[in-house]
Amino acid sequence: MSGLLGKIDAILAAALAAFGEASEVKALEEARVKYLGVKGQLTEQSRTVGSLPPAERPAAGQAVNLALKEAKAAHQAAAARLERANSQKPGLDVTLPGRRRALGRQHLISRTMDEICEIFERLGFSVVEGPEVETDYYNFEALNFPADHPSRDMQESLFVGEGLLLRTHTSPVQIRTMEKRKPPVWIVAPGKTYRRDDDITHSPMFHQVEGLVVDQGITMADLKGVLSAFATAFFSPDTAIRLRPSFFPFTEPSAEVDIACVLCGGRGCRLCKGSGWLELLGSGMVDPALYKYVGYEGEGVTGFAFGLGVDRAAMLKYGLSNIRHLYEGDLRFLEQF
Ligand code: 2NM
Repeated sequence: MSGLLGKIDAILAAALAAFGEASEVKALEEARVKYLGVKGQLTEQSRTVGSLPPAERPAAGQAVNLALKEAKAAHQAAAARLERANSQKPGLDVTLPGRRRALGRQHLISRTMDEICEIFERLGFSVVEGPEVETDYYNFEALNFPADHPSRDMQESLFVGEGLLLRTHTSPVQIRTMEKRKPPVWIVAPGKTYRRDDDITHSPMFHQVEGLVVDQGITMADLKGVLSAFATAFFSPDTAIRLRPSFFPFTEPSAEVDIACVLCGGRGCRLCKGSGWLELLGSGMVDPALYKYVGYEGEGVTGFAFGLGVDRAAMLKYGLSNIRHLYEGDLRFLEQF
């Protein structure tokens, strides 16, 4: 009997030590199986109680039960200790490099607009800006648009109030500047413009850079020289241009300016529909009718003006097939530029 009690004590001591030392869940589980499992050492001892003489059974049974209870409590305490250790976050490592915040970048359109303005600044132009909500007077009337011109119709322009609309071009900025300054005027007006248009080459909000020169003795040769210098600086040094007769309310004569196709160089391909040329911008000699609106009558000046679609210019330069890519905010597209 005393032999059995001694054995129980020894096994209990070994079990408590094993549970206390276990530093991993796996080691603790192995110790549990060894002492408290179905064939564990303490479990075995409880079975031997039945084979003792009846008089000895109560004391032996009590001793085994106490030992089992103590061992189970020690196992639970060890399990809780490992659980706490495993759930704790690793400490702050001040030697790790900092987390870098992703930097944004200039949008392709802003960059293209800056690039266009810089080219004209090198040619002697200065940059002017103006409001995006305009009056009928600055957007149409002072630009010689007749009252029944289609763009004065609700179908084509975005009206926002009585006599107010989102500017359909940046030309109003040129009128506002001429009202304030006497010739010589060499200006470009970059900015957002708005029209009721929406397809793969048109967005209701788009961007323009318009230019205006009013000075002594300006001729169409100046127009062609300036726009040719622009085309070679913006596209490539060998980019040819051609002028085609056209019509705009504010210029007379007017001309479309084409560049040799950026894809085939003029031989003819799918992009230029076999013609070898791509339409780039509109231009012309300032109609003297405009001068009476801005007090330039009697100044003895002539001038030329042009309007360039920045979105279109960017599409041609970077080979974009769909204007929507520019306005969907998809970084996989935007980060390529
Ligand atoms: C174009 C085509 C031709 C233009 C005219 C003026 C202003 F205000 F000076 F009269 N600014 N821009 C102009 C001329 C714009 O865009 C296709």
